[in-house]
Amino acid sequence: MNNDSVQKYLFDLNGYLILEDVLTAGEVARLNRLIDGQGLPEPGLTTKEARFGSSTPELGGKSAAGFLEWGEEFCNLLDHDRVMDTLRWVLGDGFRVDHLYGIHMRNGTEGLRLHGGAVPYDQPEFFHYSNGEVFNGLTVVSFNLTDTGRETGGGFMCIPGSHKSNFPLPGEFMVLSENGPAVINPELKAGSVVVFTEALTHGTAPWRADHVRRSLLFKFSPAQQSWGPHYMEPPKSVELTERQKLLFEKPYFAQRKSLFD
Ligand SMILES: O=C(O)CCC(=O)C(=O)O
Repeated sequence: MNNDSVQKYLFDLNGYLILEDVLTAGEVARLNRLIDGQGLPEPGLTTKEARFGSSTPELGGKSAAGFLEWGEEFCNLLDHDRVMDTLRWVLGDGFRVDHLYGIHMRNGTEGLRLHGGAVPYDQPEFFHYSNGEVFNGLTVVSFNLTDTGRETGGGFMCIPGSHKSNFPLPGEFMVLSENGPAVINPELKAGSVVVFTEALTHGTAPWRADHVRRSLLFKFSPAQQSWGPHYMEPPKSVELTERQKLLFEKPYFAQRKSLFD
């Protein structure tokens, strides 16, 4: 589903978009092998223990580049052409990589409660429409390195359209979580990408499959803002392209160079 107007319609309508076959099976296998080679501790069963390679201390990160230090294969996901085509109209011509981390979940790992949503208004995580354009705060690009979804085992869940809701999430929905009305837990194939606005009510359904779920989450902010107090730094071990380096510019708006020149 590459057609620009179809993508725009669905993202505006739902608050998320699924891009199929962004990575080949070979690329997925290579990334998984590289992660295997990091000697990470076995994932624990809590949300906190189900994160790895974070770039930010708030989320357990030890390096300001997070998993980008693990090789150019990871850095090349920063500005994958298929995703950049989408991010251009979601975030504009200049935006920044705000933070990133991986999620790995083994059978029995707890879920992450629904969060985000349009109400109450959260300044770094917004969705607006004006004059033919969408404007977004923190925006997530999640690369799936394994199959996920309700039939498969759990993982990413959301309430489509909730980025435009006028009322707060009812407390009962929080209790029912992945079983709540209006919540979906879409089937996502390894190699696919989900792009979603953090203004969408979303979370993680508990993991109930024998294979370990793996996803790499890149969170981008509009040019002028930062979600947290720590700015990401480019990896020391990989020489980035000029465009990739631009993603690490500090938050500012005026005279920002386009990522698309
Ligand atoms: O499981 C997912 O893909 C969503 C994760 C999420 O919402 C988060 O880490 O804040």
